[in-house]
Amino acid sequence: MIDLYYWPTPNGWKISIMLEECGLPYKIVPVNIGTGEQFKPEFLKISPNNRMPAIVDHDPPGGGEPVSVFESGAILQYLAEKTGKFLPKDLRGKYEVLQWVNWQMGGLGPMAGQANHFRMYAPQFNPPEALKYGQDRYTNEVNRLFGVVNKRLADRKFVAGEISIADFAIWPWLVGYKNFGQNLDDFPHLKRYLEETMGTRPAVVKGKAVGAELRQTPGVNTEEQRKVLFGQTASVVR
Ligand SMILES: N[C@@H](CCC(=O)N[C@@H](CS)C(=O)NCC(=O)O)C(=O)O
Repeated sequence: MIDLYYWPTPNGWKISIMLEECGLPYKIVPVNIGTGEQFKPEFLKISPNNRMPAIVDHDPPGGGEPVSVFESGAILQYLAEKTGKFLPKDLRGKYEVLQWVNWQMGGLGPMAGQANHFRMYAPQFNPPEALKYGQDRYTNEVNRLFGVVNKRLADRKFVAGEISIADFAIWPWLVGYKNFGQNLDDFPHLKRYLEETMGTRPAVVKGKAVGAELRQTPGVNTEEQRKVLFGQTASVVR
């Protein structure tokens, strides 16, 4: 059994989708990031960066002690190696996929995250131009990255060969395109991939729905949540 430390966000969906696609049994351990559960000492032992997702595999390949993994890209790769699915074994195929996983981890995810922050959460600045600078910088960068995916998908169904962990990493970060200030009409191949190729796969639909009800939990979208999530520093130990 795999414990999935989880909250329903794009980084969380990557793993619930992968687990559904692989048909692996798993148990959700909710980590309410709005109320600060990511700072609990027992969670920090698994995920020292105080971020979800993380997994604990109680039945690791080769046996032995449970294996814990944090960082969604590493978790996807671990699950692919455990199951032999969604990551080619040959060198060329493997790195075709891993370069796109890393592209998502280092580019699309962080940039879309910042676009979302500046567009949806940032307080009003005085002067207002200060906010616009941040919004434009990240909106433009997401626009560029969406263009990269769109071009990539012009003559192929999935990002890297057959469906792979690269698709499970990238797709969740396309879903919130409106909040990132993007218009799908500008990206027809990406739109097809988002809504049809990936968006109609039963395991993707099921994985994305996991824990949707947790968003109704008190403490979400409140001033208290803003205090927990924004303004963390090395010296702020909660
Ligand atoms: N690079 C990390 C990012 C994980 C991440 O940012 N998780 C967010 C939710 S999507 C989180 O746990 N936030 C808690 C916080 O900001 O305190 C990964 O891909 O696993």
